[in-house]
Formats: sequence, structure tokens, C-alpha cells
Amino acid sequence: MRTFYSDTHRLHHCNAELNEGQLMPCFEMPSRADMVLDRVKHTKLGQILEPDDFGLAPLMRVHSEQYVKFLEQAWGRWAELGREHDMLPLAWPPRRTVARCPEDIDGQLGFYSFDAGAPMNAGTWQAAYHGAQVALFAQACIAKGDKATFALCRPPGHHAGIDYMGGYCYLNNAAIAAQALLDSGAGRVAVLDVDFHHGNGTQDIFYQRPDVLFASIHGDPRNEYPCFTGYADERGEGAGQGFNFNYPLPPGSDWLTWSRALGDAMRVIAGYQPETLIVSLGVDTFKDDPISSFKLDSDDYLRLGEQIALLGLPTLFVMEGGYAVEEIGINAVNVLTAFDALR
Ligand code: FKS
Ligand code: ZN
Repeated sequence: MRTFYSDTHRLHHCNAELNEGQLMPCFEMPSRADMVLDRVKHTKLGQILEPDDFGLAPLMRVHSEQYVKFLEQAWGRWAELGREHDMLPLAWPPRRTVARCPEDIDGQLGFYSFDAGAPMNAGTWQAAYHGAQVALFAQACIAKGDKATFALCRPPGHHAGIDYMGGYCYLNNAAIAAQALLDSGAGRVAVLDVDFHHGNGTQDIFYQRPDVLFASIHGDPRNEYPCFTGYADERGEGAGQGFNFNYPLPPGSDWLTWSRALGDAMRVIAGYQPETLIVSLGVDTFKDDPISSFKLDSDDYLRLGEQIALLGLPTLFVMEGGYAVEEIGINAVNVLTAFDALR
């Protein structure tokens, strides 16, 4: 399969994040994408292409115009104040507050985020913008007939909602691609999110809609980030009722447990009969991941690729998380090579 990739991701590199009460170097770092790209080359997965520029319009089919403009202008406003460190929010509206968008940059950072997990530097907007273009181009190739494509997006996207960032995510690459598929004529798209963390942004974006089915396998919100979403009883709302499926699993879950949830998610997706499948591909389910608690090993990702291939659907893989940097390339590309071998 073909891989879509832009070097621009390198411009996004922040200094610190909060983990277990400590400011630590960011787990989400440029070398993650480098390792995956190296492995794509090493395994001769297929061509590697730079994305075309589809502009801002397809981003605003998912995100609000105000939010996208905020992201675009945020660093310039920050720097104008003489600030040099990474941008981080520090205040959020408390429960029962109907928040109005404040004017100053600190207030707006809180207004447009759900946590302090998405720091921005001078190049974050550009990196996120081109990351979304990577997903859009991979999507366009599926719409034109590619059986499968790999969008090597960085930064990741599945925690970003209509008008908020968080958890290393700014623009929801998978959701932007899903919407673009619908806009180019598809009637039904399914998103299978296999990242360790619940894809709260993707869920939220499509929660009230029947045209995108969302299924996610992740650490139970009782124990794991993003802490407040991902329960099994979140099934969608209104017209979207019955089109959202969460599989929260306990800490320490291995392939046996994990693959049972996968089997169920696959039956649900097959029954939905989507025209296209989008896989939010996080490999932080790996046993040695530094911030996660599942126990998949590198060979399990081969099984995952085979299982996904059995659905027989045009498939767009979108890179999400994975922080065992030494193994991220092997694990992510294992899914893709095993998928290709069966298609
Ligand atoms: C654990 C702290 C958790 C934030 C984790 C963010 C995960 C991001 C991700 C994405 F795919 F978006 F990158 N800190 N002690 O992996 O879901
Ligand atoms: Zn994750």
C-alpha cells in the first residue's frame, strides 16, 4: 500500500508535558514518525508520497472556523506578547458555566482545549495542518480506487473535537478524512480506533450522526486517560443512537482479551456495511509502551492486520499514538504488511 507523509511534522516539537505529577519531556516526539517511515522503507511497503494541499475548507467541515483560526494565529499572538516557551492552557470553565470565549490568549487556550496535554510551539499549526493534508490525500486516493493507504500523520488527531484540542491532538485527521469521504459521495464510513486511549474527539464529532460509525477499543476510563469518556454505554445520540461502540478493557489486557473486543467490533462494522473503513492506528497497546497498560506484543500486530483485512473493505490507516519509540515502526508496519499479505 502507498504511504502519505510530510516532513513538516518536524516543526512540532514541544518541551514538556505533565505525567504522574512531573513535567517530563514530551512522549509525542518527531522521532516517532521517523521510526515508522524508516520501517515503511525497510519493508518496502510501497510508494511514499508528499500530500497535495487541499486547503482549509475540508478541515472546517469537521472543526469550527473559530477554532481553526485560533490554531492558525495562536503562536503569533503568543510570541507578540514576548512569550517564548511552549503554549499551555491553565484554566477551564467549571461545571455549570456556559463559557463565553474570552479575549486574551490564556483564556482562549482554555476555551479551545479539554486538557493541558496539547502544547503548541512555533511550528505546531503548520505540522498539524500538513498532517491533516496527509490524511486528506490518503483519503482521496481511496476515493479514487486504492484498496488501502497509510496516512503517516503526526501530530495525532483522535482526541481533538469540533472546537478543542487535547492529548497531543489539534486536528482530528481521521474525522477530517471520514468527512471528506462522505463529501465525495460515500454514504457510510466506519472508524475503528485501536489506539490505547479512547478516541473521545472522534466519538464527539460523530456522536449524533448515523453516517459515521465509531468503534473504539481502549483502556477503561475508570483507570485511564482521557478519564471521562469511553464507557460502553456511550452508544450515540439522536440520529446517531446505536452508531457508537466502546470496548473499555482492564489494565494488563493482552491479545486474548483485546482480540475478543476486536472480534465484536468487526461484527458490528461488517453489519453496518460501510463503503470505507478508517483505522485510527495507535500502537500504544504494546506491552512496553511507557504510558499505557495493555500487553500486546509485536506479532499481535500482524494478527490485527490480518483481522482487519478479513473485512474486505477499502481501508485508510491513520497514525495515532505509540510511545515505545524503538518498536513503533515494527508494530505499526506489522499491521500494514499483514493486511497487504491478505489483500
Ligand atoms: C498517563 C498520562 C496520559 C496523555 C496521553 C495522551 C495519549 C495520546 C494518544 C494519541 F493517539 F492521541 F496520540 N497522558 N499517565 O496516544 O491517544
Ligand atoms: Zn494513545
